[in-house]
Amino acid sequence: MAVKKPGVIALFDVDGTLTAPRKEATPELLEFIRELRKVVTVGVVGGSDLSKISEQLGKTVTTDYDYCFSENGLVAHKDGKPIGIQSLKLYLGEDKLKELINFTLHYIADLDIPIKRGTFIEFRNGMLNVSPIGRNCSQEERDEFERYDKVQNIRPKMVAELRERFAHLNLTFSIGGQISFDVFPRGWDKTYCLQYLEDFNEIHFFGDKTYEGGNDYEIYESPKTIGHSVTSPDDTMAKCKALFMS
Ligand code: M1P
Repeated sequence: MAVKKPGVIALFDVDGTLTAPRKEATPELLEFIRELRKVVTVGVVGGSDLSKISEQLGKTVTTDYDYCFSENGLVAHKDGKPIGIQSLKLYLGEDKLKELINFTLHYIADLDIPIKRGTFIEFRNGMLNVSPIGRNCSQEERDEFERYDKVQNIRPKMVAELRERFAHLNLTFSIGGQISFDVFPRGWDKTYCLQYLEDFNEIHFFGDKTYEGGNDYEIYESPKTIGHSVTSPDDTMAKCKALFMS
């Protein structure tokens, strides 16, 4: 029987790393994680909230991985048990939060884009997720918005304006997915989860958006991790096999 390497953890981003963006993991990937977990501690860190990560990686995600960090680790589980939760509401206070939400909704109301749906702001524990088209668009509408945004820069322009307007709040605006961006206090990016991993002397992080401005950049560049840039779930599996299973 394989012996688990002590002090080593393989930590994975979700979208683009373990799954196609916002899609479910394949049976092959799930089996691969089960095998990997026999030789090394495994963790997952996603920008999405726990319900979305569960849709993608399975309802038992908090026990299928030794560590499960949703909302960048602002919500943290170890061995299926909650070990930490951060609150944007407590951090900002109701007045600043309301100012930010009101401005954002006004901005979206004035935005002329081909279609709009519902849920323009999703209020999470440690962050806001803002979507100009609205989160409950269909998959086809989501893909279409992503293409439109690449040409029209709807999200980058909106983020630039919010960044300037709310500079005093010390917030990060992070475009990690297809139709939205995340808003959270500076430092509450994916490096936030590393505080739970101080007992590990080798933290291997795998992510696809490791370039500057991508939502894996800070943790990939952190001196506390060994960063691996991947291009797809297949690439993640190949790189992991070479590192841990050969
Ligand atoms: O994991 C990356 C992002 O995934 C979703 O983005 P979108 O819906 O825009 O594709 C969101 O859950 C977002 O919070 C997250 O960062």
